Amino acid sequence: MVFVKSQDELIFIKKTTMNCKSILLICFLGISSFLFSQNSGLSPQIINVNNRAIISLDGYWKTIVDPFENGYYDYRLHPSKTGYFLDKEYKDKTRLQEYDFSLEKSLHVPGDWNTQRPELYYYEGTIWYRKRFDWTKEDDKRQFIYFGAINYDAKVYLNGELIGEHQGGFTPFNIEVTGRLKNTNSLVVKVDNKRKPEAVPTVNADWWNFGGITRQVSLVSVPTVFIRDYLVQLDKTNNKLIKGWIQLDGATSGETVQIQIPELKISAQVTTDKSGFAPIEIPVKKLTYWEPQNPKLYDVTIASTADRITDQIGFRTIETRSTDILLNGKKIFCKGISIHEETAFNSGRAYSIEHAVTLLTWAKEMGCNFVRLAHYPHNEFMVRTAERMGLMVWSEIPVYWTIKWENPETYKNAENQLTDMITRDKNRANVIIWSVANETPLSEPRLKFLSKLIMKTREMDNTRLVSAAMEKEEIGKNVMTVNDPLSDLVDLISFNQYIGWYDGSWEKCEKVSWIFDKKKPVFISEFGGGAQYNNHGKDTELFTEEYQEKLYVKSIEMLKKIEGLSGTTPWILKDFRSPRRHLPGIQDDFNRKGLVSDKGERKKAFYVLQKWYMEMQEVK
Ligand code: GCB
Repeated sequence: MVFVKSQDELIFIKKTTMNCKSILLICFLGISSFLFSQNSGLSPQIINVNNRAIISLDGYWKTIVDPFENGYYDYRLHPSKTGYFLDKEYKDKTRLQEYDFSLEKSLHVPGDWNTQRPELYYYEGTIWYRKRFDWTKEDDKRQFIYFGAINYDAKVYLNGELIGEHQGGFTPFNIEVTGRLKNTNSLVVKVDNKRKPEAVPTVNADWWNFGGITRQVSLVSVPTVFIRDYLVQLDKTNNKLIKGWIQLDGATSGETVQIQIPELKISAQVTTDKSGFAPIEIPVKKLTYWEPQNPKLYDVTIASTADRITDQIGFRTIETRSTDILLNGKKIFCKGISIHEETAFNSGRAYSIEHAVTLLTWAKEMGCNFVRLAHYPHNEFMVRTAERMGLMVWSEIPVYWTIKWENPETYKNAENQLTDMITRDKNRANVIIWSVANETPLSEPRLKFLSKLIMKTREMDNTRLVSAAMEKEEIGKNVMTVNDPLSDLVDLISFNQYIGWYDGSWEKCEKVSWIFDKKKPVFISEFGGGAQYNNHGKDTELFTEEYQEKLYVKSIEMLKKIEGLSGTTPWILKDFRSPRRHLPGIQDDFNRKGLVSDKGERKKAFYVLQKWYMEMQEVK
């Protein structure tokens, strides 16, 4: 399948004499580009990919930087040019050809391009990636190419054919390639990270728009009928019942599936319906529940006739009662910190277990039992590593600031990102909050959009809490509340507040009081202010460590007085790259609100938060 997209192509078409052949060709191309509009050619997401038979396609990929989108040229319209997706080598010197991957530079996958090559630091546009790989035919197997994430718009070509498209920079997708693989293959991906007003996120955000194939790429091999997806979690109201379902792919009639948890001596059996689906309900007697102090995970094995997969799964309940958050029926305080998915030391996109361990170890050392993974779904290693380390998670989609609330395609895109996030992480015991938006200005269309997302979240997962980072409002002099109709629909009164930074100086914290008319847990999803590491001065001078330290002291004093305060995730663990932060010598393209610098040095405020969290009694 081939595309016509660039403006050039369209002009070319208009100029071409319209003979019958070209009319037919244009119709064909028009239909094919219509068929391949948004997220097409994809198969439903396969979960737990890293516990399956995979061939890694990570490593160095050849790349062509293509700001003018030249690589789209269709050889049938331009016999003298070929699209880059055809991956032709420049061998025949009698024929005009203006590209050759083999002669180009490489980029590492996974990874962002911005921090790999200085000339790509600010680049927003298209880069074509090419990987060649060998493959040996296997009988009775299906193959999928799995992408952990590509930011933002991806078009995937295998051996010259367009096989799938995906939009959204932070969620996985896979494409079935059964019957399409050869002994030697060319995989070409057009990656475009241009910001667009109708996208999610939209054109304006406070983080770096890292482009590239930012997460793992794997060739997944599975039996013809395989276990594609499953939910194995505790029932919402009964902590002695494992409830969920199993979804086979490729099944034509009912199949028997075993679920085994050897440590609990559980061996249950279910039979799937014609669509390969089977609900599961397994009573359990004695369970060690997952909790931060003891993040217990059990090996769970699911086996169908031809397939078998193991996962490490924890069991817990999470609910709210009045202003409390209850984990396994016990009141908890979420001692959290917000984190961007940026590596600890060179501030590129984080993607590996090692990256996750470094960031999350800092959070643990600060006394945290909770992390807000802002502002988009982080890579799966981050969530799984947090689970093993006993860190609860707030996970969110990039519905951030302004969004085209009235555009149905934008809604569809946000909902896709939400469902892909829930699909991937619904078996993680540590994920206790799904959040649908961050700081979105009030309006009717916004309320409609977000209500639908909240409904969708609850429909997919009724066991976790649903949230959104809202904003505070001053309703009298120094009297604050949250006056957002969304707070009726979510489980927490969660909001970002910057008293002492965007709103007055830290002295204001002493004067402010908070009132909330709803009996729901209050959660401060952001607070803080900037400091450059080792910039010392008076505690009234912005960007000094002393100011930030004082701001944390005063903010904590203020927050402690809030009735029903159940958690905080100050902004933010580490200084992170942002193209909005220009102050030379201080910011230099970094948001400096980190408690740790971009080089890993701890600022004074780190210890203020640490002291509060360490002192806080776990309420039993
Ligand atoms: C916010 C945003 C966050 C920004 C932060 C800031 O409210 O949610 O993405 O980075 O403020 O530093 O201004």
